[in-house]
Amino acid sequence: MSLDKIRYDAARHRTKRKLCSSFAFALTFHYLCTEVIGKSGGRLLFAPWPRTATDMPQRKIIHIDMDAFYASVEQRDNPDYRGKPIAVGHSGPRGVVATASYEARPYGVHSAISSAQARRLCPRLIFVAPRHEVYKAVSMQIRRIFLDYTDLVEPLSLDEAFLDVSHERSATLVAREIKKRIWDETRLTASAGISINKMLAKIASDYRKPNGLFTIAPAQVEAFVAALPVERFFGIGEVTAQKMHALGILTGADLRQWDRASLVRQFGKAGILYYGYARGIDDREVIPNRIRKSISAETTFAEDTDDRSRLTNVLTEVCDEVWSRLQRHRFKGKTVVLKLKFDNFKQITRSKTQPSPIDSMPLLLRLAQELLASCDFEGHKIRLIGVGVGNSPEIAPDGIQLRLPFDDLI
Ligand code: TTP
Ligand code: MG
Ligand code: MG
Repeated sequence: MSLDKIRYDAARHRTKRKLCSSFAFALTFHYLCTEVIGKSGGRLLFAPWPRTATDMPQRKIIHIDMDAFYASVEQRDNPDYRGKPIAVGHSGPRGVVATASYEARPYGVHSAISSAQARRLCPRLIFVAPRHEVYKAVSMQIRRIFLDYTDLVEPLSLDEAFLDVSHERSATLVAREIKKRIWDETRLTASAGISINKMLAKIASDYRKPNGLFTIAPAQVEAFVAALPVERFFGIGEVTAQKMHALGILTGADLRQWDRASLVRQFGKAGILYYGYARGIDDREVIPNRIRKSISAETTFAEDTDDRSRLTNVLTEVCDEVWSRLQRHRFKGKTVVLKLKFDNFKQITRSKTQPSPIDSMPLLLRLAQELLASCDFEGHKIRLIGVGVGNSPEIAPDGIQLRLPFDDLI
């Protein structure tokens, strides 16, 4: 056997041994960190090993929800309704209550009951027709306030949102400030819940309504959850709560008695979530519905150049790409931005805005060429060329007017 062959076999053996030991390590790690929670189609189902709320990397989540939203807007805008039981909704025979003012709630009037029933419950109830445009406008106002504190804003409906403010020192102080700004800017009250995850923050915002602020601090999570009736958990609906009641599960403490496999048997995959809830655990992230503000493309040259005809050729290719992206995303914008990076890494942007959206590739190219022609390279060569289109005149689907901070372009 040649020396080379021996060396080759030895190396293969070492690699094999390394692979085996890392496989064994991964397997051990997997078993240490996971738990078998059931069987599906003859295969074992694993789930992460049980933890407690205090083991986890902690987020700071705020949930904000406006109080009696539609009704409060109507009371704000019409002094005759203030201090009185009102219901927003049509009063006709097929009418439904969208919401009721806090003065109407002690009578049992609330969202989704028929207007006829609401009138029976509270004969002096005042019905007010909804004005959705006004509610949308207020919704935009509060969302802009939220965005001043974090980009991680996940609206759940017109009147509520989750905010991830993990970067802040005190989420409670931020929530207090947001409530004050909402009042100052809209003359409406909101309730805030603050905790380490979405589930708890949502429960907390409901805890001291109206005009409430409630924090469930990490050290309080276990006791809070233990005492909580299961129907108050965010994500446990009426039907599930009834099923839990039938099983003798009335509170978080009762739920905690159940192991994960049994919960999965009773409630399917949701059982894993409920297992976490009982321990104050909810891993869901705040997912912002980001608004597209611009579309762009860029190219870095293999070799820096100041050859204007070569630059024009590449500019055409970049515009082609931008145009096809604009069409793919059905995005329209009135502003073209040209970005140039020089051989000394200095970067400049130049923009042109049209009265109406750019609606053809030739127009896009002409505007980009004009911008390029207007740039003085000051003796430098170009390293990168980029083109972007922004400044959409459209209202985004969630009702927020698109804004175009220029830094966001390209
Ligand atoms: P909610 O936040 O559920 O209720 P609310 O703001 O009226 O009262 P609370 O103080 O308890 O938060 O809903 C927000 C708005 O959404 C509400 O004002 C009207 C509308 N809505 C409906 O139109 N139909 C419904 O079934 C519900 C629940 C709400
Ligand atoms: Mg509300
Ligand atoms: Mg709400």
